[in-house]
Amino acid sequence: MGMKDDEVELFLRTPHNATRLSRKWYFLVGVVVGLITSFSAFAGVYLVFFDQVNSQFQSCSSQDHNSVTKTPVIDVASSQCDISKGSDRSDCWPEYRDATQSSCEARGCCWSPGVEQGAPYCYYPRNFDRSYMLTFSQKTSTGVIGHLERTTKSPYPNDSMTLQLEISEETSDRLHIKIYDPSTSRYEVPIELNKEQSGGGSYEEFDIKLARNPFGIIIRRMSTGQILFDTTGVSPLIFADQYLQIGTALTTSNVYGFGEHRSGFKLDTNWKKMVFWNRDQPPEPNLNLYGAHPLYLNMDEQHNAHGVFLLNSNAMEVDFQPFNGTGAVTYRALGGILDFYIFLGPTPDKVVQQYTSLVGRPYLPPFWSLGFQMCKYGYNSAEELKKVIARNRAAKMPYDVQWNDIDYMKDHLDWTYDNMTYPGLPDIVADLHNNSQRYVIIVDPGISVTQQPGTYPSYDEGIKDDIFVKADNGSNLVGKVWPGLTVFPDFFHPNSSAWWYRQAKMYHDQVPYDGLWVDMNEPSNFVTGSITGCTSNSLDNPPFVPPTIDGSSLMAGTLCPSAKHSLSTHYNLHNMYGLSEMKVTSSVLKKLLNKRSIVLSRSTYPSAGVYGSHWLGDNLSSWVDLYYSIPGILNFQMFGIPFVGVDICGFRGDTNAELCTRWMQVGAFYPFMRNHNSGKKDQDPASFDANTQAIMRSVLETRYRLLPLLYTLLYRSHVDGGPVARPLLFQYPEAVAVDKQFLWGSALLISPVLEQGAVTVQAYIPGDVWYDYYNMSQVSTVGQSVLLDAPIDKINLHVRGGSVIPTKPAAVTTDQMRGEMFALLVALDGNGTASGEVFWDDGETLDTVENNQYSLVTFSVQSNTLSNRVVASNYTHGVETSLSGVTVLGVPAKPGSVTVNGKGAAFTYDDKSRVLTIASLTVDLLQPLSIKW
Ligand code: MIG
Repeated sequence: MGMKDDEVELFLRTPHNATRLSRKWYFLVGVVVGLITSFSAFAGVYLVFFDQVNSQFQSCSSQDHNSVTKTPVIDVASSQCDISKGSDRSDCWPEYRDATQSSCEARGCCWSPGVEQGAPYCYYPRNFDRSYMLTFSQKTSTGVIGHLERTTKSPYPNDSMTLQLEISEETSDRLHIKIYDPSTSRYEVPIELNKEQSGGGSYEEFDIKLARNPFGIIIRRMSTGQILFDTTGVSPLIFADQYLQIGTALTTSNVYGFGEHRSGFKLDTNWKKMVFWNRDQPPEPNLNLYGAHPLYLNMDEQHNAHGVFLLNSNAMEVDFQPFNGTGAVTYRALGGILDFYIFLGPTPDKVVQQYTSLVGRPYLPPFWSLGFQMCKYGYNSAEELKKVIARNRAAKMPYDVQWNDIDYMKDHLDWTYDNMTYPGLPDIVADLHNNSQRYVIIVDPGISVTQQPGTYPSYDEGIKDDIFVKADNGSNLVGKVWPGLTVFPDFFHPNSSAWWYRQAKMYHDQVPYDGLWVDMNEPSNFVTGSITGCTSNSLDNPPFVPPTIDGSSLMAGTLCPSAKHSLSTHYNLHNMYGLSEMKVTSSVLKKLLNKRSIVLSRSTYPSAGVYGSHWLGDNLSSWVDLYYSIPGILNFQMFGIPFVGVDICGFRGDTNAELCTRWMQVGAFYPFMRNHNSGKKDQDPASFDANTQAIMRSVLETRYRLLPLLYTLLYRSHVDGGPVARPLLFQYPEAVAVDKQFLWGSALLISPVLEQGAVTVQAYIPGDVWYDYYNMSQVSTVGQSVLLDAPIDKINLHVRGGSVIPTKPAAVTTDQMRGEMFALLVALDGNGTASGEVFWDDGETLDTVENNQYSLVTFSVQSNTLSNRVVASNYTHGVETSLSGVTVLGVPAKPGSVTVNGKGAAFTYDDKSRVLTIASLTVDLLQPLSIKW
């Protein structure tokens, strides 16, 4: 790596930051700065050609370009193959077929079996000369364009011999790298991107070097010199019709993201492949699962983070190798273009904010959906459903939402219910509503084709509107799902939305549900491709297929890749099918309900968080599944879908009281909290013994008390795009691999028990001020792993000194809670200061943030005084927006007096825990507040 003999060096900076340039680079700029004439409104771009051979700099105006002499192709010299460390060998034979020496060498690659485990036998030589060279480059107002050419064919059919390169600094914190074939029009991902918006408001300087032959890109963070993206030493660029390859070195092996997969939070970069091809597959490590999120976050040694997003929806694999001690990743995509976005951080939160600024900020869920939700696949009858609802109400469980799975349907038909097994379902829903509870139903994409004509509008109208996915031969593709033979709506079709709305409305008129659960939308199909199979064309049989769970099949368990949507082929759009259904369903619900609602989707793709939520699918009632829920939830925070959960107590198999208790404790801190089950044994809280019920009730009450904090975090995520549940890494960069604990925002540390029989937990308590949530006293040992007591009735919670947490008293529904006053939990840091905020609105009106129909109050504590700042006060509601009391943790000595807005107030002080309590207040939070002690 480092500078090659001929490189083009580009230097970009934002005008805001000229003074922060390092001296060395400032000098370089100085050489040319006088010659630069064209500034865009946004960024200054400096183009410097650097040629080590001539050892001199030349500068040129924006109209100039350089032409480069082509380097002749040379044979692979054995010295080029002398890559002694297996870890540095990039795989030249990613197909799951055995390479031979001769087939390998025919690719221009090196053959050397028997190196370190995992390392490829067939690998690229240094300076692989059968890739592209940069033959032209020219600066633009925000970056550079270039031409790439290759003279030898790649091993894959239909390669592009000429490519266009475009690099631009789109915002002060985001770089866009686009490589495409200018001679043909190829599929590009059809999602709306917010190109104008910048993310976290940071201005990071970076420079770009382009290597000419072989072509490569090196991007460096100026402030630290850290190279963030470097394609020069890893797998060479290949751009064929169905095989696009590019690799980059990583800054360290502290890499996160790349969903949807089951793994620890910190990814394993030691010869691991991850496949992106949405699949109905219960979560297991190393398998492609329900969604595709080609985003990673990389933390470097100096604790700066950046993110890399490949906007590509085709089947894809990423291939990690332990390269050069830090790791590298090679992308192999089966179509589309190479469309990278690099988010410059430098904090992990900013990376996430920058990512969601591009793909879309998460939606703000209705307040009720923060409550506890229950579901089972197999209540099987109205009687059973009523029984479960009744017993949990009787047990006084905080419980907001009841769900129904496909067993409510008549013959598994969408938008029907079974009058025999679920007679009187509308009455059950009315009863839920009368008790301030909500009702959510499942709908699947598969629409039955076998109903009597004239009896099933969902099919008849869909045929009339012609909105179903077509097979390659132009007829509607028929597969098989729960209702038997089905067709699949093309949610990309412009008329699908009106059709889906009519179905949703027709059913809502009978059964007024409050939200929709869209399952099976990978889409899942019980036959391979279609009931008549697939074609023999190259979409159904690509020259390269990554190792999917089906042994490199794209059609297994889904539609034929050759199937046609109105926008493009299923081959291109497959990974976006779930997203397309979410988008249509969320707009249908807005129109139908005229309120915020929930769309819970199993399959997701970038931008899904704009439209709805996700749960992690068909987990198992097991302890290891309980553990994996945490990294899973943290991953989706990065993917811009913060309102996420898993099936609490486990979906498949039977749970037990201990596991379910521990799971309810962790689940109380999933942003989206739903207990869902397919096991024989019931697992709703009231199905357990009284003692277990009491523990579950208590942790539910803890969650409900803290819902104002969760809601405020979801509001923050909606406006700033960051995570809600946060990995410790995001706050304490040394915590590179902690994934058995997590944070809510920066205020609350959650350290659950994840092991059977354990009554203690080994928890990392970062070096900071922490208070035990229960006894409220300060933790004495920090900055290390600590053994904490964790009897079965306790999940360890710690409040970070410096936080102000808004709470309300728990109740059995969020509607009831809403009417109570706020209280504040103040945790002082070492300087006696703290800050926090609370967001509040009516909980369900559409677009309250956008339409300024909310209140937002920030709090700060300094010099023994808590004061507020009313940022917005457009939601005023007497009691609801008043304050009943304050609890202050870490007050060193008993105060002589306490005043609230100048008037003396009663208080208590506990010498032992050093807690000051000011209760029985009724103070308007939307007026200036000053509490002194
Ligand atoms: O083929 O609707 O992940 O939550 O209970 C299984 C029945 C279909 C899979 C979902 C699961 C749901 C189940 N569904």
